[in-house]
Amino acid sequence: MSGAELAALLERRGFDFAAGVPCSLIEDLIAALERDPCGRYVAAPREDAAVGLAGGAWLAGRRPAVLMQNSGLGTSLNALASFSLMYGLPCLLVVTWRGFQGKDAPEHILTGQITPSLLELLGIPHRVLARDSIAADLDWARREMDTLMQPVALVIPPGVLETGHGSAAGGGGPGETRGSGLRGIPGHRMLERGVDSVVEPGPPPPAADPTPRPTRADEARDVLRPVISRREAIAEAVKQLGDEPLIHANGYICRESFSVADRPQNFYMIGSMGLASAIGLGVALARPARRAVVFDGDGNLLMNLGVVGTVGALAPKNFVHLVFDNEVYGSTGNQASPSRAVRLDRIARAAGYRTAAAVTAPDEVGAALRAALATDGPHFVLVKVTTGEADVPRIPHTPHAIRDRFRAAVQAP
Ligand SMILES: Cc1ncc(C[n+]2csc(CCOP(=O)(O)OP(=O)(O)O)c2C)c(N)n1
Repeated sequence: MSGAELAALLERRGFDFAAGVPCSLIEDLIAALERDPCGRYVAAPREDAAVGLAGGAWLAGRRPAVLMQNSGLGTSLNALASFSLMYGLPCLLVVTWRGFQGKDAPEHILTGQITPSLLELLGIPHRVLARDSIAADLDWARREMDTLMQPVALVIPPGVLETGHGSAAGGGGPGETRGSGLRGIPGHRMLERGVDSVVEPGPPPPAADPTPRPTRADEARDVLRPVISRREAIAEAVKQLGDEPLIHANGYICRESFSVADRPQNFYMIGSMGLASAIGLGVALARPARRAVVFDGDGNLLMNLGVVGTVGALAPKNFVHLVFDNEVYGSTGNQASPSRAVRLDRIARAAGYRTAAAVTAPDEVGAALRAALATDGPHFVLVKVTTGEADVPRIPHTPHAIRDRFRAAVQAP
């Protein structure tokens, strides 16, 4: 079967969202998905981010697939265990089998040996795809994931899918339009930037950097001094919300937000650290008519920083990203985070967010979120907050209860 035929089969079986990291064994499948005029394939920076994107998309009403090399199973282990499996989120995992039967490059041998065991350990039902049963295997996987409410895997050994016929959208082969597969994602700017984004070779760099170094006074002006706690900042932000889906990073961000206001539109990420931005992006892409808001932490953001690039590239107008930056891993005892030395808002701006504000005062938090909710994004708001956790309880809802009420609220008209 060709990659294009499998892409068409996936579409006929109702798979309307895909995210992944490429493997050459499925290059034609990805190329076909990238060409999809509805733009349903998202190039994720890591496989765990793809799992987060898919989970967000399912919560918002899509039927997702995640495409990965079996090496990506290792990368996504925690996301599968403490997100997809814990909340019970259906998803088709299309996992290529490098190192199959011990015949491959050295880096694939061990992972190839343990690929079925990894899936068994996780409790993920799987079938090894064979040429003559692809449609039946896909039907089985679809039924299983819906019945069991969890991820199900199809493992693809070499030689089952044809490769080498489809040019990937990003490959820029003759006659190919770069990024054409992303056309359908609302607000996608890659094409709008068009030829302007091509970097022309410039003159050679000067021998010595003539840029004046920042003085101490410049540096002092740059320092953002936090004046409010994370809980106070969360309370100011929540005042601006209506019925927007709100995806929280793990740790005390969840708990403090719960103590301010528990809403059915709140998704509390009580497991996977670093995944909130990917989940929120999945929700935003799946429901372009609704704004999706993420309450992130600096440690969480830095753990999966590549998602910032995905947001910049796709530029969803309805994505609003707040980061409560206390410059520490607060939930685990205030260990220093790199955000002490790195302005996260500047990273977001450089990545392509439409706006990136940095605020400290309570009224600034409210004003920044009000503006973000009233205009096209993607928006990034860095909220510098003091260290310290409020004395607040754990989230009392079960993961399934969080899932069900969030899903119902997000899909409500
Ligand atoms: C993969 C993984 N590593 C480590 C942890 C432990 N952990 C839970 S919350 C947290 C800190 C999160 O830091 P940040 O996003 O800055 O939020 P803060 O707690 O400071 O508000 C850590 C390290 C975890 N849950 N998962």
